[in-house]
Amino acid sequence: MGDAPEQHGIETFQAEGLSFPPDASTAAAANARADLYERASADPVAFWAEQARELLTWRRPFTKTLEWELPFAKWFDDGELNVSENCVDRHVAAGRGDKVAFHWIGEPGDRRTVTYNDLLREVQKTANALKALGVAKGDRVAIYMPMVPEVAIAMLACARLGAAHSVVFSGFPANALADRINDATAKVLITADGGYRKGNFFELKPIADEALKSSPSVTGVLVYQRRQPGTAGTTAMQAGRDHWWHEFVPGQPAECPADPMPAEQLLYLLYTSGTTAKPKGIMHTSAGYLLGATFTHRAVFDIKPDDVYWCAADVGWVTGHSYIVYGPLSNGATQVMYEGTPDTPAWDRWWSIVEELKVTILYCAPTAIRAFMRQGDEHPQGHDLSSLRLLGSVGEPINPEAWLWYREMIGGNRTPIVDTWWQTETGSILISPLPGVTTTKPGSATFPLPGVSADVVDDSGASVPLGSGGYLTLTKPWPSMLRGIWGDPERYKETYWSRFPGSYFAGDGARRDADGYYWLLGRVDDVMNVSAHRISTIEVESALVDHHSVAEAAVVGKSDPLTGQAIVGFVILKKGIDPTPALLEELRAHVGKNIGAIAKPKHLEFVPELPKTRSGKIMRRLLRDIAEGRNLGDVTTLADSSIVEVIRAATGAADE
Ligand code: 7RM
Repeated sequence: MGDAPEQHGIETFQAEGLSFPPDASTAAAANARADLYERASADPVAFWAEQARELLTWRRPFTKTLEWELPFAKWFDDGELNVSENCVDRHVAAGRGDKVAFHWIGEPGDRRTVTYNDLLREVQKTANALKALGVAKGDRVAIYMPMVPEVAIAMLACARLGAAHSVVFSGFPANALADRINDATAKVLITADGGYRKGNFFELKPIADEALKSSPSVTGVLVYQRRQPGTAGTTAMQAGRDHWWHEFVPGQPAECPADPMPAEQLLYLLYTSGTTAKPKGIMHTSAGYLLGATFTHRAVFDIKPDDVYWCAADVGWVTGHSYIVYGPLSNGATQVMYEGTPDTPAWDRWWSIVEELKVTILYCAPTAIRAFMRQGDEHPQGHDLSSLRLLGSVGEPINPEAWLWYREMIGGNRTPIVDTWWQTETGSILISPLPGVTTTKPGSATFPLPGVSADVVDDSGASVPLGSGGYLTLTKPWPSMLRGIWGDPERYKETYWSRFPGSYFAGDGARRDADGYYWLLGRVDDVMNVSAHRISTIEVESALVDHHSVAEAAVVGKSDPLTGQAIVGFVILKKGIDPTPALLEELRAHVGKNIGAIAKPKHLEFVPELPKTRSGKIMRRLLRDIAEGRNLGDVTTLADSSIVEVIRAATGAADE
């Protein structure tokens, strides 16, 4: 990275002034205790063994906790359990079958309540339906569905049989679905006719059909009917291959035993898109993954029997896997699942759901929080949000401005905020505050969780002193870590374990402040190099969003003959603010004043939107292409492909 004579760390100018100690009532009742840190660091492997015995239901106890042949880990290898039994049966067996698992709300306003009894019945029937379609232990099943309870039922049905699922995000096009099905050689596809989003019904089955033309491994398709009765439209079904869920599943035998599975049985593949390279099938196995999801969901979200927990992620993202399906269901939680978008029919949709269902814990992405800030305070202010007691953030660094707004407007200046850092590859949250224990600082994910060993290192792999930045690494194996990349162990070693031998390199930059707090700085590929100063995008973006007129901002480095790279910023203004040239100058000056002249953007543009993935991450690669006037690379994972044209038009960039 850079060959400046003098090595600069990844600089940061982030304000560190504010801090929020745990409040007394949260602390008094918290699931997590401060002594977890010492207990875990004294002997992390023993700590995880203890948690695994306490939190999971085993069919055959393990005697070996960890086998570690760098970089290949086996956790609890001689133990056996069934993941679906842990998520469903054990709660029913304990007398909690009538407890609500999901309060589901469709975007058009239809509602369903799904209890743990319902889950047990439906998971067994669905597992038998999969068996009837030829699915057996060790097979792969692709899932391409909207946000309906059946998506969780489908995943648990696979887990019950020891078949691995591969959930493909419902916004992806046919070629992306086909690539993922083919890489995994999935035998069955579970899909739907479509779903509701932004007030419209979007068709899924025709896209699935298109994908299946080039996916010969799929011999059976199960199709959930979401189209509301009495509405127009039909769905083509291919005789012999396609089966309606409502015709095929209900008649299946009621019982499907939860057979014990090896701890290291493949639970799922989840594909992460490299930029242009072939997507990587991240492998997660059963017991270690379930432990990570269960432990963190309990400790970080402080889940209690009466909580109404809402993770607003899509199930096609790892956040939906770990914090809608496996973690919360393993903990027997009551959840909210909402099908649609936050702006439909109006920007107060989420807040009306919180008020109605008395949601106590909300987990969402900074991009959603910034979108709410932009729409105005009247939307949350029009609702009673006093049931909320804990708020979470995930997916990107959260700028302090958004953190403070979240706490004040949504959390009533009362709720703790957990900024949770993790990845598809880590399986569960690794860096986060523990509510009731950790003093938080807005914008910092604080500390590695108990049992997690992280470090921030320089180019040579040496740990950097407190107060400086570098590369985030994980120095010891953890139970929910990825087990590899499907079909490509070499790529697994090369991608994650070669940059700093002996450590996992996450791809993110981070800084530790004088108190040892971790400040995540985004992907190191996004770090800008201005006159040999490495500046992370989040710092400049935070400084821009700190200005009262700015709703959201993204910055990238553009090649510059004088300074190596120059900072180019794309700014979305709050509602009602005029995009004047004078304001551009004011914003540049604001950044200069707040974080230093070196970080002052050379050029700023007002734009109506930013290119994002469906999980809300800004696609800076595309902004770099736009800034450099290049052709755009792969746009498959873009949430809304029309946005690029809108931005190009706004910036006057050449339209190829
Ligand atoms: C959960 C998830 C992973 C990447 C990761 C980071 C970024 C996620 C935070 C964050 C700063 C956070 N999985 N990231 N959470 N950056 N603070 N709290 O997002 O595989 O889709 O993405 O997301 O760059 O490497 S993911």
